[in-house]
Parts: sequence; structure tokens; C-alpha cells
Amino acid sequence: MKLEDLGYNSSFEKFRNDRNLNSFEIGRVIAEHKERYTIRTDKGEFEAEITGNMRFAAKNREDFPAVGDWVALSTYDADFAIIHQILPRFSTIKRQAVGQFGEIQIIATNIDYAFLVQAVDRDFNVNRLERYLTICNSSNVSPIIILSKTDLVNQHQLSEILESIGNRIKDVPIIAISNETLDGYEAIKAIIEKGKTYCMLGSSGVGKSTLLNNLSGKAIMRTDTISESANRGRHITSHRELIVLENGGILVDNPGMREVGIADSTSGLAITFDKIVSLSQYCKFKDCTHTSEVGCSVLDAVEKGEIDRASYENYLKMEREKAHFESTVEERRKKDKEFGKFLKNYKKEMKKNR
Ligand SMILES: Nc1nc2c(ncn2[C@@H]2O[C@H](COP(=O)(O)OP(=O)(O)OP(=O)(O)O)[C@@H](O)[C@H]2O)c(=O)[nH]1
Ligand SMILES: [Mg+2]
Ligand SMILES: [Zn+2]
Repeated sequence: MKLEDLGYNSSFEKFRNDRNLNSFEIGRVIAEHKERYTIRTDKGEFEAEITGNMRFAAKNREDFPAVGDWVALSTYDADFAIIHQILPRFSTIKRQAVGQFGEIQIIATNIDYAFLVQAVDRDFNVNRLERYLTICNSSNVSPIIILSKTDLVNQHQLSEILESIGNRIKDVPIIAISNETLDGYEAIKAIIEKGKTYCMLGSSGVGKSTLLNNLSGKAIMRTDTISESANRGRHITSHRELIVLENGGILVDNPGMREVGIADSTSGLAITFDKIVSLSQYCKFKDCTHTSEVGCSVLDAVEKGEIDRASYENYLKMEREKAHFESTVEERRKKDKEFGKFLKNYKKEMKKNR
């Protein structure tokens, strides 16, 4: 397989030449298991680790490889390699790490399109869709909404769902599919382009891996076959994995997510809620919080029904989350800085007293 088939392009190649990385192999991270990475190159697959230098220099999670990354590596025996460098990412899908406030978790990198998968039976939730959209919009990733399990509802119920999305979300393509009847598969196949990378995002059990298996024509990812009610809360897919389809599209499967915490998403919120954000310039007060102020254009528009109330409330909730995330990160940065200063002074004192 050529690197281009894995999504390699001229801007990665330019970086490689500019940085004189030609003595290294180039490969893409296709899976990750606790700091061990599976890399695909034009020569095959390698299990890899990062150099000690890389680990030492890493300041946070974003300095470690993630699924989707292009890396410079040196290969040793037939299947072992060392990763020296991560090539710059053109997009990074990330969220607030579950249970670790102020930390980021990378979901996948170098993604062109995200499939936001929601099942139309009980999983469907527009608030959550807006969350996923915000994450895409802050990551430079184009969203495509996939409604799955359409075989479980009738045409009328499906129209209602499409309408409820349309009331709040504009300009995002929506494809309704069934992995059972394969309804909608023509549409999904038609949008998948050769050499582009697509990432599956959504709750557990919505049919992400089933879709991936069906599109690839192989049972690559394990899917749930036992009754769902007996398995509440169990995730079927346990790791991320990147695969190449016959038609040339590249898909990344993910374990289902229960929480989609907003990390730093200023631009993400502004794009997802562009109507609200652009109205806020007409608010009487510059620092208007759009909650109780007089002369608030956003509140006015909500009262008049020009902005969907549920969408407005979802916006406020995510805005608060973002602010909280940012202040936690800022506090941590300050503490680190103070600790750095303390260390420096301490070392100075030690030298003086020697
Ligand atoms: N009726 C119906 N069932 C489906 C459809 N798609 C998937 N399923 C079933 O839903 C269950 C879960 O499917 P998976 O593909 O494993 O779901 P997933 O999104 O990959 O789940 P995680 O890996 O846990 O995130 C399986 O039993 C599938 O057979 C569909 O379109 N219609
Ligand atoms: Mg799965
Ligand atoms: Zn306002």
C-alpha cells in the first residue's frame, strides 16, 4: 500500500523535506494501546514506541502520538519501530477527558470529515448533536450527521426527527441509514472520497462498527450481537482503529462516548451557534451574559421565537463549560509557573550556599 492510499499528501511531504526527515520512514498511526502504537507504512505494519526524548519533552497529551497521526520512524526488525517525531496535524478531534478536569483527550487526528452517528430509536438527542458539532467546528473537521437504525422507526417518526434537527442545525448534511436493510448506503458511499479520512463519533451501540464492517465488506470490528438491554453501558469497541476501504476512503472507528465535554472551543461555539453569537454584538452591554440583562438582543430573539430556546440553553451550558475548562487550565498554568520560579530560586540559593 502506498502512503497516499493512507491519506498522505503534499503538505506532509513538504514538511518531511523541509525538516530533512528523509532518512526516516513515514507511517500513519492506525491503532494505539497504552503508549504502544501500530503504524502502517508502505512496507507493512509495525508495533512502535516513542523515543525517550519525545516522552521527556512532552508537556501534555497532545505531544504524544494519536490515531490518525503521521509520524517519522525508524524501523528495526520486521515489525518493531521507534517513533521520532509527529508531523504537524491539520486537524485534531479532542474532548474534555472524562474524570480529569482540565485535561484533554485526543480522539483522532488528521481527520477530514466526522460522521456524527445517532440512532433514531432512543439515542437521538439534538443537544448532543450540537455538542459534537461544536467539537468538529473547533477542530477544523467537517461534520456529516448519520442517523442510523431507521428500520426501527416509521417514515413519519423519521420526518419528525429530521424536522427537529432542521429547526436548530442548518447547513450540515444528514444521511439516514439502516445497517439492517442497507437503506441509505448509496448516499453514504457516494460521499466517501478516496484519500480522505472519516472519523465515527457517537454513543455506544448506535451502529458505528456495523457501518464500518458493512462498508469494508469484512468483519473488521467486533459488533454487539447479544441483546442490548442485557448489556447496558457496555462498550463493544474498546479501542480506536483506522482502516482503508476498497473505494479508497479511510475510516476511524471509536469506542462509543458517554460524555462529550467541551474543551477549548471558542471558534467551535461561534460557528455552531453563529446566529446567537452574531446577535450578541447588538447587546447593550459588551460583557452581556445573555441571561438576565436589559437590552440583550439574544434574549429578545429567544422571546420572539427567532432563536430556538432549547438551542439557546444548550449554548449557555456549553459556554459555561468552556469558561470553566479555560480557567482550570489557566490556574494550572499559573501554578506550574510559580513552581518553576520556586525551583529556579531554590537552585540559585543552593549554588550561593555551596
Ligand atoms: N435494527 C438495527 N440494529 C442495528 C443497526 N446498526 C447496528 N445495529 C445493532 O446495534 C448493535 C450495536 O452495534 P455496533 O455496531 O456494535 O455499535 P457501536 O456504535 O460500534 O458500539 P460501540 O462500539 O460500543 O461504540 C448490534 O447488535 C448491531 O447489530 C441498524 O441500523 N438497525
Ligand atoms: Mg463499535
Ligand atoms: Zn446579550
